[in-house]
Amino acid sequence: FPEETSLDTMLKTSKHPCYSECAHEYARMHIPVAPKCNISCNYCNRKYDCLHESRPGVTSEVLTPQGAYKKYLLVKEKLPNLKVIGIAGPGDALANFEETKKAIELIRENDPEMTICISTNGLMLPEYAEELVQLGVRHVTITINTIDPKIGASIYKWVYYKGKILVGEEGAQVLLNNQLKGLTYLASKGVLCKVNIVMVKGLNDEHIPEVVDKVKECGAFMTNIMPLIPAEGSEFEDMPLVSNKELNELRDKCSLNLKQMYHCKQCRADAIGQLSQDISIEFRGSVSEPQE
Ligand code: CLF
Repeated sequence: FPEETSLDTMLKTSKHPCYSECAHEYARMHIPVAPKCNISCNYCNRKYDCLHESRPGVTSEVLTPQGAYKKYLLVKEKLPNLKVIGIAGPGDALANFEETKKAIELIRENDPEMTICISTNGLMLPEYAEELVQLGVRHVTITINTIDPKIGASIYKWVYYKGKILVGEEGAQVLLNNQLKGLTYLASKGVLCKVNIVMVKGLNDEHIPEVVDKVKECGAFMTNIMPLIPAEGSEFEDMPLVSNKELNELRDKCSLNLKQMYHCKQCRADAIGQLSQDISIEFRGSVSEPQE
């Protein structure tokens, strides 16, 4: 850790494998309780029942909070190194806030020490950030791909906010305002905020250093620049791939400004285990849910 890292930050990161590479021996479990999404990103194609694909938004099952809790108990028994429960979709954690909240409460009751980690596009943060803090969430990831609504209009097809579908720059601006407002609030409450940025060649790649600058100003702890995975069936299916060299050069450049993540695995919404080893397949279908 650098000298200026506070004791509080060290405690919050020392057992979280995403926030600290040194914590690689610890496991995380994603509970897929959040199927709905409130924005449409052009790079996304959320497939359920996908056993072999590994990328964000993919899961083999969606669970109720009660089902997720049962699965958590099974996983906890098998993985004594389980330290983090993440809610990362397959849609948006906060677009399914009731389910997210219930799942957190159930896990918290069982183990008040378990780290709860949320990943969101940030649209609903102004509504729910305060409650997240009250629920004891101290790690939040917000995906902020751009701070320019013009670029945002090319990345987001629509944004569904307060009963309206917003498109183009209007939608991107609302999303951006809410992301930055939420980030600033959470950081001011001591929540460690990681900002994920999807690098899309020819769209936001040259603009990413500005994004890093802005989110640092708002209190982000680190950024995680990830390469676009051109998902089959998505609008960006034919977009060019980013090479590892290009990705790491950009990360290196941005690391002069803010801590960067270099070890992201772009995990599934139902990933389980150490980051290096997703063993979610061993637990698929392990809990039965009541039929509707
Ligand atoms: Fe999950 Fe994300 Fe929390 Fe980690 S993943 S919600 S911060 S516990 Fe980690 Fe996976 Fe990369 Fe995410 S390696 S995709 S950064």
